[in-house]
Amino acid sequence: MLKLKDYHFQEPTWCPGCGLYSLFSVLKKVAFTLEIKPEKMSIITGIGCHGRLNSYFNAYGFHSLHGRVLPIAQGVKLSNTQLTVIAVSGDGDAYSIGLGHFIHSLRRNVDMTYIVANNRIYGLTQGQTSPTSRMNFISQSTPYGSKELPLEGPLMALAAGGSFIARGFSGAPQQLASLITAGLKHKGFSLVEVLSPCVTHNKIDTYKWFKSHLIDVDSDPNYDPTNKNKAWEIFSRHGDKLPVGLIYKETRPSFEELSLPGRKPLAFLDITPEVGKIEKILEKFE
Ligand SMILES: Cc1ncc(C[n+]2csc(CCOP(=O)(O)OP(=O)(O)O)c2C)c(N)n1
Ligand code: SF4
Repeated sequence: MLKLKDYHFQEPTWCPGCGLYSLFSVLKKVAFTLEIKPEKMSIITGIGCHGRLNSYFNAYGFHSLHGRVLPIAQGVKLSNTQLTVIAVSGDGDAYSIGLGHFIHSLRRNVDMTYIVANNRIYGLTQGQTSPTSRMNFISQSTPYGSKELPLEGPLMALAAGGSFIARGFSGAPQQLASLITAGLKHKGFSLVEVLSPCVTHNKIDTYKWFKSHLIDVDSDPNYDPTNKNKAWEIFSRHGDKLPVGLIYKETRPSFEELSLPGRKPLAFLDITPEVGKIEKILEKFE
């Protein structure tokens, strides 16, 4: 019988007050509630402050390369379809260097969950402007203010054929837990963006600012997350307000269902590595 503390591997060293603490605590609770065994879970992270999450969590994990979380996570899932695979990125990791992978993963629809901790800044590298930073945002990399429009991850996900698109806020852990739970239960690629303040480098997008700029679609009885038109509308209707909740969901076959029927994933094949052959190939590179 697993206990909540069984999911905790190490005490985090993020800055006190960082939004990532809430995400870490929510993820542990969700895994515990769904009774996912640590050895049946794989958490793949990118490079950034978010990237430390997998080393604090007791599960299989891979602290990967900047922007390359998704190819690795999809590879893990397709090699062992019995694993619960969760990828975690920052907004830089996901929407800057990793943007190509983001778009193609949405249309591919591998059954996994992608959490993007959006603090609207590059945290680890000490506070540069990111693709989600607002116009005129002043940082080391844009001392005269950013002159580029910010990207909206969930909106791009909608355009790219995402089958499950949600956004939570680290200041609302209960809602975040229910969104991640629903994402994990979804049969296909689920995106859960988390508005997650960086209290050290971003003094503009604070808990207070986010809290007063959220539009919670979950609490609107007229909002239908299966209606794509409504999802488009919610982004265009409210100026600088940010939709949170389950924004869009559709049912369609996952990539595995379409590409692996009747075939065993790699992890279940009886493969004996032919060491001699590999050594011969390696000789060519000596
Ligand atoms: C290929 C490559 N380019 C650039 C970097 C430098 N770098 C490390 S983390 C990072 C951005 C971090 O921002 P984000 O992904 O939003 O994560 P956060 O730290 O905010 O969690 C960058 C540019 C790198 N490690 N590798
Ligand atoms: S620098 Fe920002 S994102 Fe990184 S741990 Fe500190 S508060 Fe969190």
